[in-house]
Amino acid sequence: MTNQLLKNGRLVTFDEDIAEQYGLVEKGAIAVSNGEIQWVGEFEDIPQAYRQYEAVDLEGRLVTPTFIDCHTHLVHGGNRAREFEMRLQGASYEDIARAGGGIISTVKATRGKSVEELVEDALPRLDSLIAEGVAVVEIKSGYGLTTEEELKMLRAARELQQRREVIIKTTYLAAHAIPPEYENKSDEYIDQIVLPGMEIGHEEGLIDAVDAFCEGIAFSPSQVERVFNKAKSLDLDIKIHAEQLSNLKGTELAARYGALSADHLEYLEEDGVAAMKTSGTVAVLLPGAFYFLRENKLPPIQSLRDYSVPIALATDCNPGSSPVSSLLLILNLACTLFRLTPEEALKGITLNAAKALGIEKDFGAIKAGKKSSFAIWDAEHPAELAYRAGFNPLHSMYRGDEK
Ligand code: DI6
Ligand code: FE
Repeated sequence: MTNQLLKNGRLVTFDEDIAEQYGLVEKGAIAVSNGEIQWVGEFEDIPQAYRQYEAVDLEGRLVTPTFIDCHTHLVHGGNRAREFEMRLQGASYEDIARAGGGIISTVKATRGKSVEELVEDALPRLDSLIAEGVAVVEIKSGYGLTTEEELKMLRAARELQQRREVIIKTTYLAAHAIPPEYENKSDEYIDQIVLPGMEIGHEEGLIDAVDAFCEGIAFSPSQVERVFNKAKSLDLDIKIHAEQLSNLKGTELAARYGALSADHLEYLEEDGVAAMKTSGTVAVLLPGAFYFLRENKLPPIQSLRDYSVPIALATDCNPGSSPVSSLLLILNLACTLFRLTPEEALKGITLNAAKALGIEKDFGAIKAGKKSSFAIWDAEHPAELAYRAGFNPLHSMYRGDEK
């Protein structure tokens, strides 16, 4: 791709220097050169230098940054539809986990598959995301729970980037659950599997960030701290699953380690929000899990707003708590269940999702200097994207962002 001038679009820029809601530019134009945005503005203000660029007519359509799904467990074997039935008959998510179902049942299904089979299983979910304008997907390990099985998952995640026009960010989540062979020996699991696996995965270039599930049914804050110390020593980015089912103060711990994001956060309290503000940690909210588990404890949205903590949203696509592979549905759920505004929701899967992955230099907004990566919609107003459920108005994507 060389030099192009995209014109006649309504641009949702999320450029923080533009005062309009959504950073909206009506009758907008974007000058693009070699995958990078050169200039963005009103059509009539186009500088002379860009007027001879090859014209692309957007025909009045809405243009947003491509979407980013910043928290998924997209690579996994099997499904848990039977547990869904059990929960509908009264069993809780935690009951099922303690009875050896839950995450561990997906571990069994994942261990039985080759990299190629995991890739084949994940592709339809990935395609469903891409069909709604997604260009970047974060994928966690965490259903292998041996050194080799965790690395297998990460290899499958990396392979997905070869199969589709998408950027994959990998996260090492060996501290997701305690495997049956380490029952009542979770410290040994960390020493013998989680920490050595991180080192090997890092050496092989398989890990972009490290995550841990800090929860009563998973790992304690002091265990998570050991995982983070290792991550820091390898200079890897840090994320956490925290305050999903109870408040163990995992978020404050992660903030002390300068985490990129803390995710879930239903049970987060104000001291945790203040810690996130200090460390610049993004709050990743996962309304799909909240909905699917029929939770009723809302994350502290107003407190996050009051402290100006950036709010991102993601599918959490996983077979147990959020079998969701639609970011458009997540927009709708975030507005209906969490009462985010459509603007906050859309920013949550673009600019703030980019921040949650540490890629905001290149992605998340339509602004000079960033990659030219746009979703073009058959819609007039950006609120339409959050307002409908089960409807995909994507017209096309414009991708100049090379891997
Ligand atoms: N929290 C979640 O919601 C997912 N993982 C996590 O730590 C659930 C994963 C699963 O149930 O398979
Ligand atoms: Fe998750």
